[in-house]
Amino acid sequence: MSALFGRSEPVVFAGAESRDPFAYRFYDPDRVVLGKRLEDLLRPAVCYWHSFGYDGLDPFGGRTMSLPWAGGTIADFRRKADAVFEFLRLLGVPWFTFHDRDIAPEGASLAEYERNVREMAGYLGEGMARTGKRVLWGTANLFYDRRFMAGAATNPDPDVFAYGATQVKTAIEVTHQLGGENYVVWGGREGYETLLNTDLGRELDQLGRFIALLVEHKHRIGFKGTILIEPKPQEPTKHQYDFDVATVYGFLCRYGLQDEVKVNIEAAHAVLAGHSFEHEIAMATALGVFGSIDINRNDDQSGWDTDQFPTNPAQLVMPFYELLRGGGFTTGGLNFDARIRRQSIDPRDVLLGHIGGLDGCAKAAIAAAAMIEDGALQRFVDERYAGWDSAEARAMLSGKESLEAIAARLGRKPVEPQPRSGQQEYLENLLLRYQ
Ligand code: XUL
Ligand code: CO
Repeated sequence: MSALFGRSEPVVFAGAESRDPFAYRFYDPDRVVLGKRLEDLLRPAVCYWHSFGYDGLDPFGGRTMSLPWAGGTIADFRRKADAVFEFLRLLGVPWFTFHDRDIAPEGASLAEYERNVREMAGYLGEGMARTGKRVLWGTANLFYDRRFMAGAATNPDPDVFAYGATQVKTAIEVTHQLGGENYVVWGGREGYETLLNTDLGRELDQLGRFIALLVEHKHRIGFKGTILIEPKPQEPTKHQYDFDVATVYGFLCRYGLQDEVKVNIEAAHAVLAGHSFEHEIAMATALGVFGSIDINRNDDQSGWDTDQFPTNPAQLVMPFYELLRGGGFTTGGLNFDARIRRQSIDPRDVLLGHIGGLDGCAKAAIAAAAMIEDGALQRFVDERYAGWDSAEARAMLSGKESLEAIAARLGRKPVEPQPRSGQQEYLENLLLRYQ
């Protein structure tokens, strides 16, 4: 079993000076950061699909890796589950995430699919009881099979909607059974390729009802976790309805779901939407819908969703600052939605990817915590808005003062606002202190 990933000794924290590539240099799970163990602050998770499903396939060539658990039988999926628990043991990470299709064979019919998923959920439950590992979130894969090529919830064919609904029902039930803390919906094909064949308004209503059905079912089965929508602007479809955090929030408000659903923000998706990762976190926090993170990075030149491991702390400091000053995770966590490269065919490469990813995040989180503890940035921002602290200023926002009344204020007491420097250079230099 231990040979699966080329070694049997668990990865441990050895300090920044360590030269051991299989040691953590910054991720010390027991280090206390902002009053919490780093493991409890970051809540790291390994994802089933990239870490145990990726075999190097790309649009130009076949697989470059052979996964010892590959195959379509229940026995293969049991071996895959055993590999997941072995990997989590080696890495010392408590959480994992999965799609229904990742954990069980699809089967020849919907009934067989459901039997397989429930059987494998039982097997995973046994492994979790034995190892203490936990489910951060589960989800249903409504994008791989050709039946979903025109979407699941947004499909023009109502039978496909019903098929997707059946999968989602099964997936949330097994997530609940396994004590999952969240349930994620990524609308992989909920969008369109061309408006020439698409009724956009109708598709939005279908998606709104689909999410409402999921929320109703969550309450019916007593699932206490959080339902999360994962925004992404495009890929695989040309336009996806869950474009970014702000779009998802508008969608939730339109369908009355804003108090029921939060967002799972993926770093690479934020950039694909033309935002920064920290923008998306700050936006979700401001709108009260921040839930969880899929952590990864794009290649700097392509900007595409290349799902690489997040090993650049300089890029991560601001996102972690926004995350931690927003209060950090409650049910969410840091899901490594990242995969090794196609030429990384040594079984240890997937371990190294996660070691670097966790170290990169730990380093950034520690820097962000220092920024919060020092308070220099926050003091600057507080000072910048200090004019709003007076009762007179706040009255303008109270809803009780009309535009006329506000205009009359200046008649009574003429003012000439004095512009002040935004001091971006000073602040960027300050940031260098922590990175
Ligand atoms: C795709 C993506 C998915 C979701 C889960 O870009 O991020 O893996 O996280 O379906
Ligand atoms: Co993701």
